[in-house]
Amino acid sequence: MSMQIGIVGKPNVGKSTFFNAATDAHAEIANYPFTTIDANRGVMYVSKPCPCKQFNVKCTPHNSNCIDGTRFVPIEAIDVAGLVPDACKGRGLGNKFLDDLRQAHAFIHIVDASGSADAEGNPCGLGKYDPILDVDFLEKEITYWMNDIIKKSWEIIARRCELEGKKIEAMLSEKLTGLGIGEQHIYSAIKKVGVDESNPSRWTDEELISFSEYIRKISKPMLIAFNKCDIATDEQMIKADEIRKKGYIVVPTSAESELALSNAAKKGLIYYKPGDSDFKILKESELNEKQIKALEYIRSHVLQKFGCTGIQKCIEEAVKMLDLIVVYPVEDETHLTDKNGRILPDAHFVKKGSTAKDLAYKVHTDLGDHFIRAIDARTKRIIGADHELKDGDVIRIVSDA
Ligand SMILES: Nc1nc2c(ncn2[C@@H]2O[C@H](COP(=O)(O)OP(=O)(O)OP(=O)(O)O)[C@@H](O)[C@H]2O)c(=O)[nH]1
Ligand SMILES: [Mg+2]
Repeated sequence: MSMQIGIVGKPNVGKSTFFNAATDAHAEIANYPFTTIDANRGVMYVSKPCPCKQFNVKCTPHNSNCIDGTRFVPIEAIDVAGLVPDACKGRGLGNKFLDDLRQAHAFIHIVDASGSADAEGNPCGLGKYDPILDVDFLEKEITYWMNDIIKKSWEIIARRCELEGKKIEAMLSEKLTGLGIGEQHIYSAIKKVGVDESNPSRWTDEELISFSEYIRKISKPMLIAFNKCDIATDEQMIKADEIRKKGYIVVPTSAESELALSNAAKKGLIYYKPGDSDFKILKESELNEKQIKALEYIRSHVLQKFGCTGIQKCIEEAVKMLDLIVVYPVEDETHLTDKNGRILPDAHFVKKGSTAKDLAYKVHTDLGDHFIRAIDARTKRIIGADHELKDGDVIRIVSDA
């Protein structure tokens, strides 16, 4: 299963624009709330130096792309409907659609820095809304969504804990595996909130909420895309610091600019790559005055001011926040191939600290179950199941599957 990142926020902030700019997809975009109803899924890419350069081979990537020695490793993006205050009580589209994000490993929260949409996402005029409010409300709605998931099985869990002496961590982690939560997380959440683990039925609603909030923070780390930075004033952009004080990574973004630049680049009108700090006009004669003005606006109000459009930066920061490294499993450590002869075919994200055996499981359950040993293709050394992988490792897994 690939890594997934959920794009969340209130309606009309630019989630689908960000999604389209980051993935090459064509989700509907419009200046009113609830344009998106069903989730959109697409693939974003993170760039890494490809081992093909160091090994001096020509790779034939399968699950990723390689351009001139830079590997573009896929990560899935999910764009969902907008959340409104009290979605947990059924307002707006409610929060049931968040179930699409159960598997997400992290969230990118799109916040309208220009403050031009109210709490429900209705256009309200530039600077009329305080974006800080968006951060607080979204935390709450996601916490309540998790709380609902936990509450669904709470009575049964409490009974089995109290009457059968079962461990709450074990039972809860079973219910929450879809959220990527392990027993250790649950145990530390219990300690943090200071509740009695042997008597769950005595937990108050408030304690259960605090518990859910802690679970949210560890299971879905979140960063803020401070969007529409192209129209936000300097005064509005300073609010990013206030959000940073809450412990968030905040990246100024202009999803609309990124979309315009990538579309122009695709048509060959300009030279521009995601993440670049500038672009070059290639076919000036094919651009009308309005288009040139729009491009110049992006250059002066986004690229020169913030260094980039922020979209690629968000993706890269999310990967950093998740502590991910990229490893390359192969079946033949001499030729660096898979069974079809493809060279350095796949690039996989794994958590830093993952072992050779974790990688085996990531490739295939059978490979993990029948793991014998692994071989580091660089050193040709045999490595054991518990050997910790490094970023960029090329690994052969030997199994009797
Ligand atoms: N100026 C500016 N406008 C933007 C930017 N990103 C998005 N928009 C505009 O904001 C409006 C809403 O964009 P969408 O991408 O549809 O927003 P959404 O969050 O997906 O909205 P819902 O699906 O309704 O929740 C559109 O008019 C976009 O063109 C940006 O970076 N700058
Ligand atoms: Mg949308």
